[in-house]
Amino acid sequence: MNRQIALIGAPTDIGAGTRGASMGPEALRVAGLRTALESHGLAVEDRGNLSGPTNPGLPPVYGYRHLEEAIAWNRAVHDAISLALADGRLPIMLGGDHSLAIGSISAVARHCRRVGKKLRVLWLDAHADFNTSVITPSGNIHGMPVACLCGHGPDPLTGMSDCRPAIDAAWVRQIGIRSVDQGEKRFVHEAGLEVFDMRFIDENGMRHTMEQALLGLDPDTHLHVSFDVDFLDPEIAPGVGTLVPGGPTYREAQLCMEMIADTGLLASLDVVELNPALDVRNKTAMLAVDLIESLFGKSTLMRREA
Ligand SMILES: [Mn+2]
Repeated sequence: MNRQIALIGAPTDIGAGTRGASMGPEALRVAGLRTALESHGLAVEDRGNLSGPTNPGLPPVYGYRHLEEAIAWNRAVHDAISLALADGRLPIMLGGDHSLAIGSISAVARHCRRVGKKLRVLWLDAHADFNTSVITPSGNIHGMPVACLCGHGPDPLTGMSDCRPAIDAAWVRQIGIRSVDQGEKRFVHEAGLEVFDMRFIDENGMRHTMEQALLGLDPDTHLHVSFDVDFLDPEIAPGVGTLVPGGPTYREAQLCMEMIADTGLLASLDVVELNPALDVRNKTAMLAVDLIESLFGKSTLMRREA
């Protein structure tokens, strides 16, 4: 695994319905993200925060809230992630709301095409984020990034990388899903997204779930993790804007992260939707840092080489 990290903050909540995710990057820094990564021998360069338009707080227009602002922020994220990858670094995008994954994963997909790698996207989330302007109940673009990446959305978002669609739905594995809107349900089904919802995890356990989600990886795979903090059960992670009960427990989340780390293929990461305005003494940020450490190889014991 690439041990040269670039932290890129994207402090905005233009894609969300609830305000506050714009404070996510700073909360993760305050929770000690950099030091935690460095303690595992990683070289961390904090590239600071990107800037972009403020949140105008307007209602949806033709099914999108804040489309112009979302385009501006995603362009900034796309360019910063592209630059970090070109510099040979493993980028960690600190959101910000989940709409920013359009920019980050578009950049990752472009990078993979350039260097001839396969891409696998692990989408850890309570939500499928597969809405379009027609089926969305809210117009919030943070409910649309997977659809946009798969080519369903407004041209400036679907064509952010050099290729439209940016990714194939077959490259995505969604884990922890437990809230899908009515029209979105049908669309997820039609697109053939591979979704490991909470029922699947309940019935099969996290170990089997992750074995399935990680099936078919090889040394030529670039593994991208898009970690929406609302993936976690609200009991342990209250600091998010869209709480959905019944998510993975602390141990299940740790196992998920550790099994990803074991592949040695993690090559880029989004950490999104952390909302410090709703958190309790920054505990969700500290939990996120703890889980990110596991994603980068923290384990209780020395592991035998496989
Ligand atoms: Mn999400």
